[in-house]
Amino acid sequence: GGDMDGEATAGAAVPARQGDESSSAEPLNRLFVRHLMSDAVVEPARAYERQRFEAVARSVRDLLSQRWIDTQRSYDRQNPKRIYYLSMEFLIGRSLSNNIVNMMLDPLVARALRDEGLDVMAMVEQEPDAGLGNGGLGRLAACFLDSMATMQLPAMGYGLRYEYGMFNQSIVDGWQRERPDNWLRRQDPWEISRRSEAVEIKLAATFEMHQERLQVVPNRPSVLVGVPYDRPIVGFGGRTVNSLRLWSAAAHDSFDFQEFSTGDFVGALVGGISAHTVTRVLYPDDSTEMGQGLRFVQEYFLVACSLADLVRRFRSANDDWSTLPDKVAIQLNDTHPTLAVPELMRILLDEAHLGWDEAWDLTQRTLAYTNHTLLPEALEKWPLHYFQQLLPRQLEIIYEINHRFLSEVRRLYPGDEARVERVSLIEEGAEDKVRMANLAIVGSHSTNGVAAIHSRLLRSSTVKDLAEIFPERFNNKTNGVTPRRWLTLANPGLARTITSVIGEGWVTDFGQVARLKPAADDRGIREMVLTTKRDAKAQFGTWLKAATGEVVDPDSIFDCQIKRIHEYKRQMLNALRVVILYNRLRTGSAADVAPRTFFFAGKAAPAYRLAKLIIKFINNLAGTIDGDPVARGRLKVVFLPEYNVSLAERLIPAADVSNQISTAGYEASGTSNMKFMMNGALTIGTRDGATIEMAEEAGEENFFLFGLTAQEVADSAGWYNPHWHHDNDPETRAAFDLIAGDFFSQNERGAFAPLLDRLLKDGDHYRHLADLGSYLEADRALCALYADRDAWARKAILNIAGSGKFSSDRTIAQYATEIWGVAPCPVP
Ligand code: T68
Repeated sequence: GGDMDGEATAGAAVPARQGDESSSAEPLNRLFVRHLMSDAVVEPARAYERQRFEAVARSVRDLLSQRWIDTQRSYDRQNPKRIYYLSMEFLIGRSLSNNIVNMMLDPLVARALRDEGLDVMAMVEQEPDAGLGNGGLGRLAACFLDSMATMQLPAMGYGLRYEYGMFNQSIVDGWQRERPDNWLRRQDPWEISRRSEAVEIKLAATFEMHQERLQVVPNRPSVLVGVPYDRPIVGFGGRTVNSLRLWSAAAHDSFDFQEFSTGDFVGALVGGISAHTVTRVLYPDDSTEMGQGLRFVQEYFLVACSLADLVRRFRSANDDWSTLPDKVAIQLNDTHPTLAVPELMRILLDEAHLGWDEAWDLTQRTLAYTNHTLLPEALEKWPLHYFQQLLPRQLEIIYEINHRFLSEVRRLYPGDEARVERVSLIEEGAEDKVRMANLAIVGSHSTNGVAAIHSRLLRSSTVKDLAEIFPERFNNKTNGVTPRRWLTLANPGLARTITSVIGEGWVTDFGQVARLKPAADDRGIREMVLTTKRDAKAQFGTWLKAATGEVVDPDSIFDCQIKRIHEYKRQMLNALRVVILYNRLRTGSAADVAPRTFFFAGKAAPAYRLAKLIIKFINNLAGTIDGDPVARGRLKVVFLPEYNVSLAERLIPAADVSNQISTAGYEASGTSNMKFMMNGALTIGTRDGATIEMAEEAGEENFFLFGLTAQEVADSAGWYNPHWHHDNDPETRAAFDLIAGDFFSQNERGAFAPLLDRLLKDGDHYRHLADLGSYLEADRALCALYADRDAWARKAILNIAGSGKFSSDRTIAQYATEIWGVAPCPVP
């Protein structure tokens, strides 16, 4: 495993680290002081922490800006084929520490700040997370940008500059509370606005926001302005600095200024006019249904701005439209940017004046689509009337695409009208809708899933008919994560340990971690890995106490499940496990077991009531256990509020156990599973998503797999009955009795009845009870192993050594050669 096939591999030769013993820390010191003096106009000794953060960030930006300019100029000169990654989400997190690591400035910065008597950590903490994403899909986009820059690929990310990112979560009486994430309250030091490159977006109607709903004023054409804000994406080694271009919506002079002439001058300025509200806020719905007008406008805005921008760039260097697919590869991150299909057609037909056949050929060869989910409720379908009112020309184009496509289907399958109905781009019903996944597949040359099992299920069930028509378009690209952020930055202790054994080549050639395998047999290295983990746990405990007051025992097993709260991810299965373990303590039936701390973290979509009730249940469970002397020192549950990238960076290095327990067939890939693995946690999980490939790489004997397979889940409709498990397994029944008897809700009688109903009366769609028994068995084996510290360390090392495949560098190398046909373009 972990092979880096293809030509686009991360640079093997890493430039020398800057600021090693010999070089001087002077320049950074000087920059820092100069920024404090001239930007903040403050004496360095009197500067606030936030001002110091801004001065350091600006200094680091100074050090990368020349390289940023050089990179862009070199692309303009060499005119290579470029990659454009279109995504509604980029879950970036913090940038200061990441840019320092990737510029290899860490020793320089550490020394400069030490000389000034400053605390690096405190300064880093001043930066708010750029939380422009919901979860895995958005974080994947951010990891891909890191890999593309590190591998010197001529790439650019396109997204939206939401004024408010993913909401901030707090817990009040156990319930989730959402607060707006005003991350741009203070000037962001990384973004550069480029008003001179603004683009104009035309809509066939005007719209206004009324009571948070989009209201369309038909037949009154309007113009939106997209203003680009660029953020530097520093490749490791600092040779290539690519751009992430985020669009911000502004009103054009012509936008609804009608209202001025009607006399409502003030109203027009503060009320209805809503151009700038287009990029106000990220929709916080992950894998749940959602279909609001403003989201539709956001999606079109991203597509229209990005295509106008990249076509302009293409035209300035190429005069022949037919070379578009030789110069441009556009990757659609899920169906969210699928309007790129009709929009690119519109540009080629109406602006380039090409004929249909040529425009269609160029569109398909330029676009490629990545699918991230099989959940039917998460597959986008937009009502036809949105198109009719806002994008009538694009709808006309979609109708023509559909007409030609269905004629072809009828030719291939004469008389099979049921099939025609299934593959049609239009779903007919009470309300006609456009099926965005079908549009993406028909309008592109590549459709990929994000793990082997997911890609298989996509072809064999979700879009089976389309896969039969276009078998050559379907492929798999198993996800990966960047080892720079998730090891070098997040876990410097383990990174040093790994480097001491195999050297530092792994940072850009992660397959090299396979060379750690023999280290599993080395007692000294096993000791070192255990000590590193113990240190990370103690460090997390110190942070947790300072941040929340919560005290945890770093010698207990740190057992973690951190991800969005969703029924298919089965946080309730984990909670039932904890209830049963706790009940064993209460009834005295537990043998002496290792003390354990269960960490949960994750946000629920604000409208997803059951997910919010799951959070409430976990918090009540934590409270009850905390109050029970029998559990003291043996069992503890912690729900960590405000899960975000920065919290993941703190917790993952400290984890002993990673829970990846989705109902098999439902988690497309998972990516935190990979981060835990490379940080030396052991996985307890189902055979789902990329966890299957992880176990393959590390050896199943080093994993704790349990539960139904995807095939068994799919076949279970005939035989599965949650009542059977409830009635026949005494521990399951006892757990239900405790919950139903309000043991965890003494002052909130009946609070958890909807959860129990879902698990019993309503048929337990996600098969919790089918897997509970085998989960507990795997859990028992895992605890037994933990008691043997040396055997545990062996498996932890074999897991790290087996994680080489799960670097996003490997994933991106495969996209580059198999989908994009793009080669590295080193900056001289
Ligand atoms: C995730 N999807 C998959 N969606 O659930 C996960 N959806 O298995 C996979 O590892 C990851 O993508 C990367 O491929 C999401 O994160 C969303 O966030 C989302 C957001 C809006 C609408 C629908």
